[in-house]
Amino acid sequence: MKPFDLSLYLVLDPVLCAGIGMVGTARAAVAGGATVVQLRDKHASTASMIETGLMLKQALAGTSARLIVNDNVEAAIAIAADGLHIGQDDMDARTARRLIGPEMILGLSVETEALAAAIDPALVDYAGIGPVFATPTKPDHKQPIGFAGLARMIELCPVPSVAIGGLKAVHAADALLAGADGIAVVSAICGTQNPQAAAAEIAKAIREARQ
Ligand code: TZP
Ligand code: MG
Repeated sequence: MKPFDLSLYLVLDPVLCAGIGMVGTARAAVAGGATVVQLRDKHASTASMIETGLMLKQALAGTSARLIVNDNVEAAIAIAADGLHIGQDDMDARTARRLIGPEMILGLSVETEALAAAIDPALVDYAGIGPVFATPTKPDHKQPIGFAGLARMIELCPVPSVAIGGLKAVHAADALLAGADGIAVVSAICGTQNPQAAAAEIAKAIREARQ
């Protein structure tokens, strides 16, 4: 599997990105320091996921940012994305790993200590842990865990992790202190006036927290 840097993980949202689009947002965010871009569009057809994914791949070519596809294994494979991200309501990690092969990155969302502890590091490369805070971006999110809950889950989690849910630049230090390898954001970048500046502000907070 390719090495990857979870520091600043952008999850795209087609509605929030409507202004400059998901591709424009991703390009700007990576210029600002995003290290991972996840294509997440719950309502898109596979054909449309593939179309957008191929444009994203082109936009990220020549950067070190990784492209991850949410949920849609067929699209992830067709795009030859760097990875696939699945949630607890999607196919199980073993099936996903079997379909994508050994090389592609596989991420899994976990919302409880039991789920974090149950991750098989032979199948899963990183975990998305949260939501740290309640967030309108994902109306059906599970119970927020806070930074104390995040720290407990990371303690039990056998793979690298990103924290997610209501996170802004100001939360970077607390997320890293809890043990996260990076932070995942949607609204802190998507739909902001200047996604490049927004990403740069978060990337700077992460660098400062690591010093
Ligand atoms: N999974 C858990 S919370 C969330 C996802 C996709 C949304 C996070 O969005 P935001 O805008 O960064 O709070
Ligand atoms: Mg899912």
